[in-house]
Amino acid sequence: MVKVITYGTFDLMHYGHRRLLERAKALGDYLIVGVTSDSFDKARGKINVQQSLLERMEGVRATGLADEIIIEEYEGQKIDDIRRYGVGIFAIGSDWAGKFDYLREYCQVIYLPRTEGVSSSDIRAQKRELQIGMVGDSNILKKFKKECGYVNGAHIQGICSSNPSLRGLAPFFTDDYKTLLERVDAVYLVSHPQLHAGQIETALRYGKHVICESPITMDAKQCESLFQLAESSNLVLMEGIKTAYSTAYNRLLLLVKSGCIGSVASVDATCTSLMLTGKQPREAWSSICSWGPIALLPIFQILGINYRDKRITTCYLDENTKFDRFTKIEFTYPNAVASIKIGKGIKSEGELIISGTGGYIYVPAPWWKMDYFEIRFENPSNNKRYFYQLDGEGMRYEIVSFLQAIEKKSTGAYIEQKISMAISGLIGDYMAERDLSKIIIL
Ligand code: C2G
Repeated sequence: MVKVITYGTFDLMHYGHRRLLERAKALGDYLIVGVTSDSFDKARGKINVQQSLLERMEGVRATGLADEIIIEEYEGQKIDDIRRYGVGIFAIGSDWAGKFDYLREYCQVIYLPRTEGVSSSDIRAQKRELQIGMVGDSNILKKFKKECGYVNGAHIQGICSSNPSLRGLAPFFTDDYKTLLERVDAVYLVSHPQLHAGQIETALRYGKHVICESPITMDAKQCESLFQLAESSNLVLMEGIKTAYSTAYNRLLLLVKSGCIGSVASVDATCTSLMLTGKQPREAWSSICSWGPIALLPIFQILGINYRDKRITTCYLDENTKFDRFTKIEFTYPNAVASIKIGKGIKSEGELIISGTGGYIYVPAPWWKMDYFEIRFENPSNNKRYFYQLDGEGMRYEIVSFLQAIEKKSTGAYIEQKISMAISGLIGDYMAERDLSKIIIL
């Protein structure tokens, strides 16, 4: 019996896939189809896949051509599979011509001509593109535009900004927010945090989806009512903290929740950066607004939002500007403690440490761009290291999640609404100088 094996993502199963499977099957007596896992696809840069692994496997099963379906999870697995299943022929589309010649050492390799005129990317693109408008003056907009280029179905249609240097980024440029709203399906907000609440509400009332750089607002109640407005209008309102979308960060959360370091006793996060030379210190981009939400995220996601008390120590740049150059917040929970150290204009080691009763997790600087972490134990020989691919610092995955949330009409956010509310509430407390001890640096 000749066993044939082939591999693929098989997203949105189409005629080209079916023809490939038919011809592969005809080469032998038994066809094994390897369907790529979601994380393997992500690691090889395929981030636009629309269907889940289960849906894609079901698509393959429904063709009735596969005698066996397996999951492809890692680089190099093909060699293992060929040996394990006693495969005689490896078949794949001609778009891979030459790429799998190394398998000739183990079996026959056949490249089958690709069917022209049909592809999953075309099918995805046939769905109407989401026209996105960007709002704000920051250079982050350039990054967002670049990352949208990697995401099928995301198109930057316009910009609302007072920064003329951003003019070339999109076909349409305006300094009037409502004019922008009329031309787009969704907005990405990187404006001054104090403008967020008004801009979000207007966008939702115009029937537009919103992705907003953190903090969503500076008040928990206001944040809650914006989420309610989004929900009742069938629109997506999503907080944009790109770290939340990194694979490594998500795996870390799951490991912590599954008890790999015992009970968590402390979460300590540090995020700092120097100020760009020539930039005027503006409150909006001080430590608490730029770094606060990111540093708070692992604390709230691991220990929850019901801390017993908090103590904020902050250093202003000078007496006139309420620009916090450095802030430290300590939290007490019933069974744990936590702290953040954030700085804008000072530099420190940007690490994240999660301490538990059985061991601890260490994420080296800059932890918010996490692609690697380590679980460490009393006996170092038990330590484990975890590596994951991170594209576009997480922003690319954030855009994919935003589009999926819109498509699936779900909140889709990796950041729960109650956490967004807690972040908004804490920044509100800071601004209102609650629980705050100040140190002025002259
Ligand atoms: N295919 C084809 N004609 C098309 C589209 C796809 O013959 N119009 C073939 C591809 O060449 C591939 C298979 O269908 O052999 C599955 O295609 P994809 O789902 O795009 O998967 P791909 O990324 O090619 O995965 O490591 C190799 C991968 O697992 C192959």
